[in-house]
Formats: sequence, structure tokens, C-alpha cells
Amino acid sequence: NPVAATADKVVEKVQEAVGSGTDIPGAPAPVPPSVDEPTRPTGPLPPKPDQRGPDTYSPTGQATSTPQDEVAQGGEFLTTAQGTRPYDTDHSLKAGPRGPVLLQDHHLREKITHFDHERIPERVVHARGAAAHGVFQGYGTATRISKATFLGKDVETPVFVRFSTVLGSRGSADTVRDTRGFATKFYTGEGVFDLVGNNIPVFFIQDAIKFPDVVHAAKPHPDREIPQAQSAHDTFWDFVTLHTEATHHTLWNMSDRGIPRSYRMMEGFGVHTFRLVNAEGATTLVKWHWKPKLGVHSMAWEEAQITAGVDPDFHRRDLADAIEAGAFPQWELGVQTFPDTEDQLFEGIDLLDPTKMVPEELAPVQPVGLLTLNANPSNYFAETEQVAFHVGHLVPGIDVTDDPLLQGRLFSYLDTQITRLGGPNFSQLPINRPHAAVNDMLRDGMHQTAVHRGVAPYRPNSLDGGCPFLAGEDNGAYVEVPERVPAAPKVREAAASFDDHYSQPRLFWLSMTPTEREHIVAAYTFELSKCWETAIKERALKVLANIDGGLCAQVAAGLGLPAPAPTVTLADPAPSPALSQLGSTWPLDGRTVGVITTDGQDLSGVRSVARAALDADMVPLVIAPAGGVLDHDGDPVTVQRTFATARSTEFDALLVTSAPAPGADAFAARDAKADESGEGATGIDPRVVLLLAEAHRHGKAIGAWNGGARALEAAGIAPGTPGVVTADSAEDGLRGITELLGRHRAWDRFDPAL
Ligand code: HDE
Repeated sequence: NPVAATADKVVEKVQEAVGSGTDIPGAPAPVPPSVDEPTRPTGPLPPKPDQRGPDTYSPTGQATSTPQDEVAQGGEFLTTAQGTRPYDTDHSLKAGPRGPVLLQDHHLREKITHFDHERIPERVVHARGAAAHGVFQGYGTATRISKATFLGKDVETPVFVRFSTVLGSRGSADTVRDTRGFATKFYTGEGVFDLVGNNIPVFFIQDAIKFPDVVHAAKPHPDREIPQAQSAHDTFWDFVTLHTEATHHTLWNMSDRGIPRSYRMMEGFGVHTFRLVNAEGATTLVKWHWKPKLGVHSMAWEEAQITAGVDPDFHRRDLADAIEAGAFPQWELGVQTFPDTEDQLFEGIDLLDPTKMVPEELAPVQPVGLLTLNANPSNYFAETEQVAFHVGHLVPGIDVTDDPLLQGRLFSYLDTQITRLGGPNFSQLPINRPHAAVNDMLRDGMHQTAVHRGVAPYRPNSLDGGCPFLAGEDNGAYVEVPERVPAAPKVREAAASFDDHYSQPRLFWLSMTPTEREHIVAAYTFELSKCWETAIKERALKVLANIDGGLCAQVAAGLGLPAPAPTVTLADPAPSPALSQLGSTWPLDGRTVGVITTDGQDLSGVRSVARAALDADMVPLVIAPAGGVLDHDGDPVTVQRTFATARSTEFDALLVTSAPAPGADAFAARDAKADESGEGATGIDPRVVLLLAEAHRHGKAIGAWNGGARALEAAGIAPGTPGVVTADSAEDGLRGITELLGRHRAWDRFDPAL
């Protein structure tokens, strides 16, 4: 009887799963439950008005008072969302094993329904991000200008920092040419302060009302939804050439700043001017800066493009790996300070215009604290995805200015979370909860998780003791600076000082080294070549002519179009050397050194460079033909990358010992063929040749020892090329490339076309 057989199977399953019978027909006699069902509350109910639920215990031993986030994964058995233990989660409840699924299967419906709603809308911009926890330590140097207690000397404040690209959707690649977000949530004792900045100190537009327009233009075309995470398309260039205030930000995007090497090697900027207020009520205007301890570094454009394909999570992985390895990234927070004058100009620069920066040579960045990222999130969705930043999250001592872009942002960030996080209670999500005590009168709403007490959420009231009470300044109240608002007609206009769209782009251009300028020319040429409409390219050239004739002429040559004459003539501003990324040396922490070897080679050299690189806080990765371990000398060396998985873009430097000799691997046959034809026989694995050739093209440090020079030769790398070291031992090879690594690349060897 097949039905009876099935019933027996079900019983078996139940026995297997729960270990004891239930009232299923045919099941063995029930074993008494391990915990007695309570028949009545164990203690008296607490009296009103407390109204707390009884402190009972459940039969599974869970205390009902345990906070929900702790019980989410409590207990050893799988349960439904209601805490009931299903005996099977792999089969729907059916009328027989081949029969229809029953509507009564709550477990099935709950599981599928929850899954159907697992995704929330991605951020409308900055959708792709990576984040980390950390700590901010105040130096106390800012107390003169701000009463914010987290800036006080040695005050330690927990932080959560989210880095992001702007244009791409959540699954897009990290290494695209784009602005990067740098948003920091400080959980201060006085409430949450969010510093929601970017890695570029200026913005595309001067008024928030244009934000939907610039984003519509920069996002993929609405008909076919391409290109993803790119600015190299018609609508972007149409917008930025018709709104010439975007010229400055676009120039930064086309520079190396648009393709950072790592989130750890990026500056951050608050962009707008903020107003700080000290204990005496005196105000100072400031611009926020994050300065990375590792310096500012970028990828080469070709590297960024290759990486977007071979490792789209490159920046995310880089950040997480560094933190996991204990190489905690650090930034100094600094401020440029300006007197809070009525005109809010500094050296003729309008401090309310977010398309302008103030050169550091005119207003030095003064350090006020240190940020250290020291822990990775435990759950991407709960933390990185659900974190909600807002420029309006301010603490006493920090206030805003009338920058029209900032003013619009003060509305937008709260508004967007209501759609994205499904209601107004997102600040109750664990990652968004302030560490300061919260006692608001906000009630109810979607996803309310607080069980508010009392009957009078208004004040004053005579029923709940009049609480909560209002703080005065003495108790840390946030009091807006009573800034005087100019008596002026209501207009939809910008100040005349906002009309200068070219002097700062020219300043940036003049501050670049020749190599950096070559990269900018190449980037404009690439992006504009991707545009379809000639009229847009021609308009872009007109904009470039106003920045610099040489820049315009070179891009025009690349596009095959005539270079127009400038329409604006400007006196040359003094360059700001601080804007250039080249010319300094930086710590080597976290730099990746690939050590290319094969079994049978100098393993003791490999071991010794790996150890030396680790000791110097670098990351050595052994690259060999196949995975596993190399152990011909009895002391095994673990292989981290194979010739198939290694790509040059992952490495800041390469060291190579003798690569496979002819006949030693699968490529011997190919070489043999090449031998017959008398061409191209090298005996070197072509993947090693590619690794070395790419690293060489991208100006990376390369060292060879123990016959490794043959591999260099196969890759067409001439001995004595700048940044290439041939050494007698592995240790000498490492020493040779270390000095170069601090300067990031062998710039004199760098191919400008990349
Ligand atoms: Fe944003 N921006 N933005 N932005 N922004 C958002 O908020 C907006 C601007 C920045 O990691 C959104 O929660 C307007 C400048 C970062 O979660 C949204 C304007 C700067 C992040 C929004 C700007 C930024 C955002 C989308 C023009 C640098 C990611 C999702 C007035 C100073 C934060 C969200 C994170 C995110 C609006 C311009 C930085 C829609 C209206 C300038 C780093 O609210």
C-alpha cells in the first residue's frame, strides 16, 4: 500500500528530526518533553502602569526579555519566524509525495514570502558600497573652535564608515571611473553626527534643485539601461557641457582621482563649508578633510578596466582584507578654517559655492583627530546596506551654512530613507541607533520596534510627569546659530560669484604634473570618443578650451575634431601643489607583492621575501603554476595564486624567480610548435609573460632573481629599465623594489597612453 508506505516514511522523518513521537498515527509512544509546559505564569503579573509583559520563561528556555537582535539566532533548532520548530524545511506540505501543495503550509508560505521581500530598493545614488567599523580619537585641537565633545582631546567615539561609488547599481564593479562617497557616522555621546562626504572636494552642481537632473544624465540611458556605472556616454556629457558649473568636478573625475587604488588611499572632503561654534558661541567657517595615512593613490586606467572584469569587488575586498589582516586603515580628520564674515568669501573664493575648493596653500588643513577602521561588518545587509546617513544629523558645536546644495541635501537624506528603509523608524535599526540616550515623542509608523510607555507623547503634559524635559544649552541642547538672514527679495537666482566656472578647473590643471595631465587628456579622449553625438564632443571641446588650450588641442586631436578657441580668458591662478598625487613617498602598509615561482626553484628565497614583506606590513602572495603547496625542499610554501587566477592588477609589485623551463609544463607543446616555426619560443608560461608585461606597462616595481631575468626578457622588459631590479638573491630583489613602492609607480617608465 503506497499510502501507508508514505505515512511510514513521514513518521520515520519525524522521528529522525525530533527524536520523539507526536500524535502522528503509527508513531511510537511520545517521549516526555524535556521541559514541562508551564500551565500558569510563574510569578505575579507586575502591576499597572508599568505594563511590562510577565517575566515568564518559554518552554525552550528563552527569556522573553532578551533583546530581539540577540534572539534572532538563538537556540539550536531551526524555527519559523514565530519560534515554532519545523521538522523539515526542504519539502512543501503536499497531498502525497506527488500531489499538490497545500495552502495550509504556513512554513512554506512564510519562507517564500520573506524571500520575495528580501531586497529593499537600492540607494538612488551611491548604491554600491563597502563599510567598516572603527574609532575616532579627538586631538583636542578643535575645541578652540567647536564645542562638539567628540573633538575633545583623547575622546574616543565609535564610528561606521561607508565608501561607495556614485553611479553604478549595487552589483556594479568597484574600479569604474567615478566619484567615491566617504560617509562617516560618529556615534557621539551627544547624538549621531554624520559627515557625508566624497573623495572629490567640489560637486557637479551649485543648487540641489539640479540633483535629479545631473543624476538622470549620469545614470544609464533610460531606454536600454546602458552603460552601467559609466560617465562615458552622451547624456552625461550633454549635461556637464550644458551646465558648465560641472566643469571642475568633471575634471577631477577625468583625473586619477576618478580611479582610486583603494578606499584606504583616498582623501575625503565634506565639500560644503560648515559652521563650527565654540563654547562661547563664537563661530568659524570650516571645510572638512580626511587625509589617508597611506597617501592618495590611483589605478592606471587600463588596470581599472581589467580589474572591473577580473575582480569587480576589488575595493571591497581590499578594505575587508586589510582590516582582517590587522592593517587598520587610518585617516586624519582636518579642517581648513575661515573667518565667519558677512560675505562668506575667502581670498575671493565664495565659500557657499560647492564647485569651489580652497587651495591648501591658502588655508592649511589643521588636524583635529584620527580615524581608525578596525572591524569589518558582520552582516552586509544589516549594517552596510541599512546604514542611513544624513547631513542633518548634527551635534552641538557643528552647524550648517546657506550653501544651496547643502540646504537641499538637508531635506533629501531623511526623505530617501523613508522609501529605502520602508518607513520613518529607520533610526531604530541597530546600525543607525544613536549611542546617546533617546527620548523622542515620535510614535508608531511602519517597522516600529520600540514599545513606548506612557499615555502622553506630547509636552508639556500633566499625565506622564511632564516628561521628557527640555535641555538647555547647559545640558547639551542643540541650538542653531542665530545667523542673520539677509533681507532680500525671493528669487530663483544664484549669486554672481557662482558664475565663474573656469578659474578653479584651470587651477587644478596647472597643479598637475605632466604624467597626471597625460592621464587627464587620455581620460577625456576616451570618454568623449564613447559619445555618439558630434555636437556633444564639439561642445565639450569648447569647455576644455576655456580650461587650457593644450588640453583642448590634445583631446581634439584624439577625437579627430578641430580645437576651438577659448571663449573666456582668465588670469592664471597660482597652482596648488597639494592637489598633485605625485612626488611624495608613502608607507608600504598593505601593498601587495606577488612572488612568481615554480616548484624546484629557490624556495628558501621565496620564504624569506614573503617573511620580509610581511614584516614590512606588506602582503606577499606566492604565485605558482598550480595551487596547493611547494615543498621540494621539505619546508612547504603555500601557493596563494595560480598562473590561472593571478592578474597583474592585484599586485603593486612583482618578484620573479625562474619561471617554468621548456618541457616543464603544459605550455611546452606550444613552445615546441613555436620552436618549429622558429618564432616566439621562450620557455616561459605565457601567463607569466602577461603578468610581467602588464605590471611593466603600468609602471609597477619588478624584481627578478635566480634566473628570473629570463622571464623578464620573455616579457620584453629590457634590463636597466627604471623600476626593474635584477638581483642575486630574493632579499636583494625585495629591497630593490621597496623604495620604488613608496613612490607608488616608476613614473618615468609609465606609458602615458594608459
Ligand atoms: Fe548625496 N545623496 N546628494 N551627496 N550622498 C545620497 O542618500 C543628495 C551630495 C553622498 O553611504 C542619498 O541615503 C542630493 C554631495 C554620499 O549611504 C540621497 C545632493 C555629496 C552618499 C542623496 C547630493 C554627497 C550620498 C542616496 C545635492 C558629498 C552615500 C541614498 C544637493 C559632499 C551615503 C541616501 C551612504 C547619498 C542626495 C549631493 C555625498 C538621495 C539631493 C555634494 C557619500 O539622499
